[in-house]
Amino acid sequence: MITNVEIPQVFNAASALIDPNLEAGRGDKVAIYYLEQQVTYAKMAEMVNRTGNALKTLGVEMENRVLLLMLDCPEFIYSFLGAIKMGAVPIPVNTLLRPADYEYIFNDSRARVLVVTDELLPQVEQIKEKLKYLKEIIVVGAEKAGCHAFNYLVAKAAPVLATAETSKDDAAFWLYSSGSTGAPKGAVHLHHDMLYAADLYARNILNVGPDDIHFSVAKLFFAYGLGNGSYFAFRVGGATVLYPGRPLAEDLFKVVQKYRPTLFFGVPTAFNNMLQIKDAEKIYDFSSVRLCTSAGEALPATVYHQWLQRFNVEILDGIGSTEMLHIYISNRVGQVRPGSSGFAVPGYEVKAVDEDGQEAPRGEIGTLYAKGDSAAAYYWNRHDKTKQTMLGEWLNTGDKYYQDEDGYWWPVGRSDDMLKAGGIWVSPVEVENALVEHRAVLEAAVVGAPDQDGLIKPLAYVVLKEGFQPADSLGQELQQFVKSKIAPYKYPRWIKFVDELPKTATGKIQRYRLRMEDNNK
Ligand code: 3UK
Repeated sequence: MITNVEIPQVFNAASALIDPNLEAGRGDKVAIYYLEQQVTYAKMAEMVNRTGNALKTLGVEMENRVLLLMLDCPEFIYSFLGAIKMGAVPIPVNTLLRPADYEYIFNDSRARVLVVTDELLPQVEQIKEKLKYLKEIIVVGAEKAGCHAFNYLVAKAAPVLATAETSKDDAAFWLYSSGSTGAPKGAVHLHHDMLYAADLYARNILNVGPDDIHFSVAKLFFAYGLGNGSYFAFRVGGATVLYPGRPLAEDLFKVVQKYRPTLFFGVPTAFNNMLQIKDAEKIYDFSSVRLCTSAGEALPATVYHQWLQRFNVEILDGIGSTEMLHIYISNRVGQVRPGSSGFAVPGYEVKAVDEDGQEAPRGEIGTLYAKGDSAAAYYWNRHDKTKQTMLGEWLNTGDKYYQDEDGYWWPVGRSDDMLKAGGIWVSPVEVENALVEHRAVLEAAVVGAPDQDGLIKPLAYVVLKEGFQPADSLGQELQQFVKSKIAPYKYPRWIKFVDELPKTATGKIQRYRLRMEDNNK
């Protein structure tokens, strides 16, 4: 068990993830599987060097930011590690955003250079005039007038690159947090952060090794996907499968069948969609996967049980965040409590804090604070938000949790999504979990809405599974069903059937958008 990660003062994260593999004789070992390509560690190291040099030729210097707006592909890795190796600061950006969001992020970060996948370029071209600091665009894929072609630029660049003399506490990369309210915030991560996440979580909890092949449903631009699909593997000489397409259930099964990954990093929606495919366990070969993980939102217990029964492999639910970089509370192999997030990953500390800032007694709901060395240092240009979130050694996660007798942590929603009915806390998550246990319900979102007396009560938005029709009688059945499952006062006073729920790019339900709706029940 690694609990103390030794990192020297002069330290570069990119070199730390690549060089030991070459020194260990893994030059010919595959690091990346991508479509029909297999990229070895030696090739990856060379391409990282070339890309770092290519950035230099465009005027990028130490500490400059470089935006990456890219689908998952080897060039993402080359750009990310190449920038870090020459001391610059890559910023992977969510590929699912709208041009107005990019305008904000590009100007907020003041990055000079963008590396972009060809098909995403139109998103940026629409707002090009409004980008005050962006000077150069490098396109991966089809060439484009006015932009540098990645292949050409990198082929011209030298294959050897001296590692920048960065400190372990220099900024290494930023990630914009996809918060469901307000403008995104750039969380500044340092050179030592990835090593902590890789050692404390991936090595200790998942037992990753050189023989593992990783496949992450979550894309590399998410903090979750970045670890799963890149540095977790490189830290130990393993391999990653990069898949540029949308994570549709059938395609995910096909990717698994083709590359035979040993680790499958999913999200609850993906597991749920995959379970909707009848006889999937008979149609597709999932036997290469020794372990699955889930994060991003709570994994419903029913999904865990069905998955285990049909695919005979455990899903380890764990909570992480962009700010903490990766998972800091997790279930353990053979000790899963479905519905819980598990217990603290060794090397991290967690506590629930009450409204007065005191540690909440065991069993009581509080705001989850986390402490650990993979945490972001601050939010770029957001001093107030930084002060509210990064509290010295502790980080306020904004999540509501309680810890049970045995130390397992149970999620009950975000601070801002909690509602009180009759003065008692109601967790929307708990009501939603009860609803989705009903055979007709695909998804549900619960928010507080005022009744005729102006008192807040739970209101449920429900998406039905195929083959079920909205009806008053079904609504009443669902209300009774919830009452039979959890404390009756929590039952939704109104049920609204909808075709879909508003979600963030990361697939999290945006309850605040539902709350803002005209709540005529
Ligand atoms: C929620 C969960 C219940 C929670 C992430 C793993 O999701 C990640 O990062 P984000 O910044 O969101 C963080 C927030 O999402 N959440 C995440 N996981 C769980 N809630 N159970 C879970 N298992 O509100 C948290 O504060 O998008 C996940 C690794 C790295 C990550 N960045």
